[in-house]
Amino acid sequence: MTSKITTSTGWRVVAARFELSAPTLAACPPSDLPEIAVCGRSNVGKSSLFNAFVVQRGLARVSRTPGRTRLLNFFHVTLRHPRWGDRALRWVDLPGYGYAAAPPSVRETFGPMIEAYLQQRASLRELLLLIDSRRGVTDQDLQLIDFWRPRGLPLQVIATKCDKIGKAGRGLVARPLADALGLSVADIQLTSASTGLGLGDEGKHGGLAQHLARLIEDRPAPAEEALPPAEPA
Ligand SMILES: Nc1nc2c(ncn2[C@@H]2O[C@H](COP(=O)(O)OP(=O)(O)OP(=O)(O)O)[C@@H](O)[C@H]2O)c(=O)[nH]1
Ligand SMILES: [Mg+2]
Repeated sequence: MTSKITTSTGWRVVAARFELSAPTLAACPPSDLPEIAVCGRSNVGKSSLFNAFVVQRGLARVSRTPGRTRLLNFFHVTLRHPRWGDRALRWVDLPGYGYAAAPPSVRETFGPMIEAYLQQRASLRELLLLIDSRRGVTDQDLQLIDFWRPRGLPLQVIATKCDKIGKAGRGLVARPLADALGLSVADIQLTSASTGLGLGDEGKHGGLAQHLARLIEDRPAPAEEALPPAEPA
């Protein structure tokens, strides 16, 4: 899967590399860079979106068997703007949820590792919640949002696989998602890992690259001391 974004006059990814996979909060890299956590049900397109975003096929593994990865996968990403220079961030690919047969509670679904990470990770700036544009919102998406809200950090919703619904249908994607999630249409970013839709710095409101660059600029990282001490994950 490749992105068609090769040039940009705005923000774009100029470097990306895998850092490490962490089985616990304690095993995460130091909280020294702004961090974006990426979550969504299994098979929603998390790894594909990342590969297309950084224009590196295969950097994150696209799964044939859903739900295999139970680790926090850290990637170091550098964004560049011709005028504003470079900005570094960490992209964290969280394990997908929703592949289990029984509908479990949040605790059972996400597990203590993800809970601890989302509640305590000091450098976390935003949660990117991916939702398949053809499937819509699941109960577990809603549970995750409820779990995330008390943290008081932003949530950005990404509608994935928009290439599969055609141009005419795309105009109808954001409204039902926004209504189901209690958000405004502007909070929903339409994307496709296949075509690169919504990933760069293009369009009236900009794509993901511009969104993340702005996020990094606007919100200084919270001090480690401001958070409760990390419990073993
Ligand atoms: N047409 C199309 N297919 C996509 C797109 N994004 C992902 N896919 C396909 O959807 C399937 C799942 O993609 P992944 O990126 O592995 O999904 P994931 O969310 O990382 O899955 P887990 O790691 O199991 O949670 C793969 O077969 C991808 O090729 C997209 O934008 N368009
Ligand atoms: Mg994946």
